[in-house]
Amino acid sequence: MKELSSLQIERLKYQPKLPSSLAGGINNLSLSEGNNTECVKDAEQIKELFKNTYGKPVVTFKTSEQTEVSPARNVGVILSGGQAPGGHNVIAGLYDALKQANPQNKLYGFLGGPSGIIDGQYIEFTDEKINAYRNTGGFDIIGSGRTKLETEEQFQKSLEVCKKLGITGVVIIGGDDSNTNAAMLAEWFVKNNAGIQVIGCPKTIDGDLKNEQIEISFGFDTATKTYAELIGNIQRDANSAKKYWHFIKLMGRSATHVGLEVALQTQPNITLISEEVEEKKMSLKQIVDYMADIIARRANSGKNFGVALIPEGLIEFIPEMKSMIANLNDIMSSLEQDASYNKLTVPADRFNFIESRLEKENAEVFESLPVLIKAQLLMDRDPHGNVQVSKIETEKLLIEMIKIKLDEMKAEGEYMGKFSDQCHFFGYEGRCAFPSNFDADYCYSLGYNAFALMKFGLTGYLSSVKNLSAPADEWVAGGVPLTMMMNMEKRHGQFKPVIKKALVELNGPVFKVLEENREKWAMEDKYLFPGSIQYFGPSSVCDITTETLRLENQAKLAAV
Ligand code: FBP
Repeated sequence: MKELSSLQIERLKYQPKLPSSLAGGINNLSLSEGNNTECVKDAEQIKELFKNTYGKPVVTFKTSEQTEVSPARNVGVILSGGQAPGGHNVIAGLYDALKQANPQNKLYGFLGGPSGIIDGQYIEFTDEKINAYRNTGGFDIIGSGRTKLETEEQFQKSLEVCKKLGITGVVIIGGDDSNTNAAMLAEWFVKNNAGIQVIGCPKTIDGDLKNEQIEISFGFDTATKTYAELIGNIQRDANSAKKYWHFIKLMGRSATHVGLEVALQTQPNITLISEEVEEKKMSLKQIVDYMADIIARRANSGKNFGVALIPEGLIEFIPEMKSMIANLNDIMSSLEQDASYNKLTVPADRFNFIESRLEKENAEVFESLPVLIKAQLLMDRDPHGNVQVSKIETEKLLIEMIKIKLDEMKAEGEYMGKFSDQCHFFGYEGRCAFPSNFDADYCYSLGYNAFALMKFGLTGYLSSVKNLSAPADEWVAGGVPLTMMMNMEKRHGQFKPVIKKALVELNGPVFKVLEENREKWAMEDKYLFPGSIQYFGPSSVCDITTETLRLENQAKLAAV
C-alpha cells in the first residue's frame, strides 16, 4: 500500500518563491510607511468603532543590510471559513519566517476555525507536521470553521487562551467576514492593553476580497483553473456527442468572479453574470427567455447541445428573488423559537405558513417556485443569517422553466429542436485542489509576510503581496490596514462595520471581454480546453496567472 501519491511526493519538495524583498531573510527587513489612510465609506462610524487601529498607513518591506534578531515569542494561527487551495502554505510560510527569526519562537494552530481560540483547542506545530503539508491543498492541517469572532465574551476567552500559551500574535486566514473579525479582535486587544497583535491573510476562492490594495485573494487561481479544466472536458464531450445541454452551477457565494474567469478560460455558449442581472433588473422570466432564445437559435442551426455557466449566487441578484429572500430571512430568523412553525412536518404546510407571513408580492414569487426550490430556500441559514446558496439548485430551476418556455416556442413554430439536459455543480471540487504554483508561491509569501508585519509591531493589518502579474521575485510585500477596506452594512437588521465585498465591475476590463464575445461564443463553438493545472514544465504553462489578474493589470498599466 502507498502512503503518498507520486504527485504528493513531488509537491512536498517544491520550494515556493518569495518576493526578492523578503528573500533576503526575515531578520533583514526595513519598513516604509505611506500616508495615513481612510476607510472606503462611513469614516465617522468606522473611526469611532476602531479608535485605536483606524487610519494607519499602508506599509512596504525592503531588504535591509542590518540584521535585527528579536526576542523569542509565540504566535497562533486560525484558518477561517471555506477551504481555499494554499492555506497550508500560508501556515508553512508563517512557520518558516517565525523559526528563521528566532528558533525559540513557537507557532500554535487553533483547531476547527475561530472556535479553537475561544475554547483553547490547539496544537503546536513542529517541523515534521509542517513538512507533511507543504504545497498541499485543503485546510486539514488544523481544520476550519465559520464561528464568528465578535462578542466581548469571545474576545475575553481568546485573551485568556493566548495568555495561557504566551501568545503575542494571532494570524487569521480568512475572507471578508473573517478579516472583519480580525480587525475587531485587533482593536479589542489594543483597547484592553493585551499586548497581542492580529494580522489577517486574504483567503477565498470567491475572489471577492479584493480592492485597490489587494489584487486577489488566494485560492481563486487554483479553484478557477480546476473548474476550467472540468468545463473544458465537458465542452469536448458536448461537442462530441452533440446531444446534451450542460448546465453548470459554479461556486461563488455572491460575486461572479469565478464564473467570469472560468468563462474567459473556456468560452462556453452561455455565461450568466449575477451583477449584470441585478444591474439590468432582469426578472427570472427574462433570464429564462434569454437562455431559451440561444438554445432555440442553436437548435435551429442543427446544434442541440451547449454549455451554460450559472453563478451560485444568481438567485439573490434577481430583483424579485432578492426582495423575497430578504423578507424570508427576516421571517426565518424570527421562527427559530416558533413552536407553531417547528411542529409543521409536511412541506406544503410549511410553505403555506411562510406564504401567509411574506409580503404580498414576495408571497407570489415564493408561490410560483417549484417545490424543490421552496424547500431549499427554507433550509438552515449560515452563521450570518444568509440563505446557503450552494444548496439551492438554481440550475434545476432554470432547466424546468426553460423546458416550459421551449414547449411554448415549439407550439408557436419558433423552435424545432430537442432539449436534453445534464446538471453539474462545481464548487467543492476546486476548494482543496493542490495549489497551483501561483497559489503555492503567493500563499507562502503571504504567511512569511504576516510574520514580518508582526516583527515590526503592527496590528490590525492584512498581509499584502502585490504586483502579482509579474514574476514572484518582483512581487511587492507589505501590509494594508484592515480599517481601510471597511464600511457600514446592514447585517441581521443592524448596521455593522464590514470589509466591503468586491463584485464584478460591469465597466471593468474582464467583463468587457465576455460582453464583446458572448454572441460569437453562443452560436459558433469557440470552446477552449485548458486541461489540468501543470506543476512541472515550461513556465508558460506552470506559472500563468488568471485572465482576471492579467486583464486588470493590463488596464492599470494602460491608465498610467
Ligand atoms: P469563504 O468566503 O469562507 O471563503 O467561502 C466561500 C464558499 O466557498 C462559497 O463559494 C460557498 O458558497 C460557501 O463557501 C460554501 O460554504 P460551506 O463550505 O459552508 O458549504
